[in-house]
Amino acid sequence: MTDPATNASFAEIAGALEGAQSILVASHLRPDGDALGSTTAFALWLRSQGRDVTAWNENGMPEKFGFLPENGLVGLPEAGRKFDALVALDTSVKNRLGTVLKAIEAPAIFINIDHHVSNERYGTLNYVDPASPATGQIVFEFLRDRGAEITPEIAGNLFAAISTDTGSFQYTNTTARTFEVAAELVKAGVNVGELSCAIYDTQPRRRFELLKLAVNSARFLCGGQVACFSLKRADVERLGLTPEDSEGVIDHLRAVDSVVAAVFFEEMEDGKTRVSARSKDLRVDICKVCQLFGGGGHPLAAGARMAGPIEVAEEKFLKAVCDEVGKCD
Ligand SMILES: [Mn+2]
Repeated sequence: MTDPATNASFAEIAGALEGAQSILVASHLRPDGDALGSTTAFALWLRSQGRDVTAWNENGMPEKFGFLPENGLVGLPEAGRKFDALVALDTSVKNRLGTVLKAIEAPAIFINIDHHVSNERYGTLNYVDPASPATGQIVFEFLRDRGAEITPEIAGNLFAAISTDTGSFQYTNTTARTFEVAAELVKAGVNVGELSCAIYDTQPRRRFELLKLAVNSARFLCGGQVACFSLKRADVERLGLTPEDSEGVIDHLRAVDSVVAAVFFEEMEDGKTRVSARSKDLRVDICKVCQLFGGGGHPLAAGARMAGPIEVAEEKFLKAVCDEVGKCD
């Protein structure tokens, strides 16, 4: 076991996986495009290496990601299975693997590949690169390093992972390298127009209804620098929303010129409040604010889960955000 504070090399990770026959690949609950794209791409590569691969997510493969090539690979956790190795992707805290972790005994080889700055380095081998805009980009570098063939299916998954985590190549974390990687993926067979249409222009009508609600009930604080929107349980039920429907709604608040930080509160079934927060100014570290409430993420995109009722959570969190924004004035 290497020092958890140091990144293992790609060769060490590949070496450890060579000694494992049955391998489980997993990512965080309420998965996004990066989590599922990275999981599927990594599982496809392991399968091409002749491994017995299983890919799980607590939420399986949500309907909205049905466009990912080979998406049938990702299933729901099953109890009673045993694996020689577990590869966790895009997951900053071990517990975010959710029921995946509960279904199995911790395997001897636990590989943690991620780009969250708040990653807790819980693996026996860790590779955490906060400078990378997506775990999908790290997986690409890994595959390149191993001389792997980037099949059109792997390329499609990695392109979707990178595109979604960079806000379609717009966020600050997008670098020259990101475009180089994207170019490689296009050369490997990605149809950019088709894939982007599937990601961004194929939303269910109920998501539009959610947007209408958000636009009508958004609030602005701190002289318009902070915007927030709260989603109540009653509206989730009335609109028939699924957990992934609310992804990205916050970007519409963030897009207002005066807004520096945007916050989305969602009342959960268990009475807790899910907080999703964005900043568009590196001086406002939204991850720091989320960490005050036991959450984490990236400096410009982070989240937390707070005790309810939602009104109390809102007040506490918004006060902390306004304090953080106020420091930059
Ligand atoms: Mn990610």
